[in-house]
Amino acid sequence: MIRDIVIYPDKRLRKVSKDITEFDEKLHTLLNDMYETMIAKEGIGLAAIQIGIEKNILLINLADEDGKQEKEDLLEAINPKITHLEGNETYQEGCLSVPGYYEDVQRAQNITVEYFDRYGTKIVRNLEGLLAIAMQHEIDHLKGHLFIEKLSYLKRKKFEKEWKKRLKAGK
Ligand code: QAP
Ligand code: CO
Repeated sequence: MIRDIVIYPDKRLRKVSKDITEFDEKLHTLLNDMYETMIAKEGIGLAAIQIGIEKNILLINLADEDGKQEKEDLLEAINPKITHLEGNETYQEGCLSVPGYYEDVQRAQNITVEYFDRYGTKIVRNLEGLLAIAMQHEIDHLKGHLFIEKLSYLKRKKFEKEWKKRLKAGK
């Protein structure tokens, strides 16, 4: 089932999500709904709070070398934790909860992340490139943070002004 995306400045996006304790059918249905929603909205990453569910779950599905977004490349992470951050990288980010807005954001270049898959198996991975960026972006959602909070003061002011204008115009 495709769910509605929670759009900025909805307060739910500031909630701190909670850990999953049961790796059951209900979790699998939620993961499937998240995937369906992410694909329908043309996203490459989605956190559960973006469909209003305060749970520590995220999805990342990047395009492969051929530019194709294949389901076999889908990364499902439950209760993810970053245990190591290294280096610095800038990437122009966007977010399904802030549609139509893209801006450069600085993050770590390489990270180590620990999480569980849908069956409760623990995974430890070193990530780099866009996967490392996406993981940091999505884990920020689980902590109640958005990429726009990482903008400079002036860029944030400009964003807020444009966003208010857009909301007034009803877009
Ligand atoms: C997070 O972002 C991310 O504005 C995922 O109109 C960001 O899927 C990962 C999207 C940067 C890696 C690098 C945004 C779709 C999707 C929009 C997304 C829009 C339609 C964003
Ligand atoms: Co996002």
